[in-house]
Amino acid sequence: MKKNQIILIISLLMFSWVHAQSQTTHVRPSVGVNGVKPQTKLTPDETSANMTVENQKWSPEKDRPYIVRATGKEVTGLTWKEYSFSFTPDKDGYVWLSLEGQYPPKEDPKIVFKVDYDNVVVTGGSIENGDFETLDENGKAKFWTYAGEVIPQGSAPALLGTHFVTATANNRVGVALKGVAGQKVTVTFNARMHVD
Ligand SMILES: [Ca+2]
Repeated sequence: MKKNQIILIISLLMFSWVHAQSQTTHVRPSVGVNGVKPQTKLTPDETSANMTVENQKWSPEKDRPYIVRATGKEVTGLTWKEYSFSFTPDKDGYVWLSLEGQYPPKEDPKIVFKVDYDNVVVTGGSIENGDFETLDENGKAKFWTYAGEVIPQGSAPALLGTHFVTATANNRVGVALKGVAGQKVTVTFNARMHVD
C-alpha cells in the first residue's frame, strides 16, 4: 500500500471517530408530566430559567391540556447539572412524572441520547424515592416504573448516595406525583450525559 493511501485511510478513520464522538458530547434532559388518565389539566409555568415548559405540542389536541413537556434549554455533558420547572394541576391527586432522553434528530434517528438523573426533588407536591437510593429485590429503584430495560449505571458516580437512573427517549423512567388543585408544583433534578 502506498504511503498516501495509508494516510487517507487513517484520515477517514479519524474523521469517523471524531464524528461519532461529536454526536454524543452532550445531552438534553426531557421530562413529561401526564394527567390524561385522571383528566387533570396541567398549566405550564413558562418562566423556568433552563427548561422550555409547554403543553406537549405533538400530542393529540384533546390530550394536550393534560400533558406538560419540559425540555432542557441548556445541554449537559459529563458533570451533573441542575434543572427546574413548574406547572399547576387543576385537581388533587396523582399525575405521572416521566424522565426521558431527547429524541434523536430526524437526519440521524439511530442516535440514542442516554441521560442520567439523580436527586429529583418536588415541592408543592410529592414523589417517593427521588434520590433512587431505595431499591427493590431486582435492583430497580422502588416506586419508579421503567418502560424498558434498566440501563447499567456505568462508571461515573451518583450525585447523591450511590444510585441514579438512566433514561432515553424509549427507556422512560416514571413515578406517580401527588399534587393539589391550584398549587404550583416545582420539579428540580440533576442530569448529565451517561457514560457506559
Ligand atoms: Ca442517588
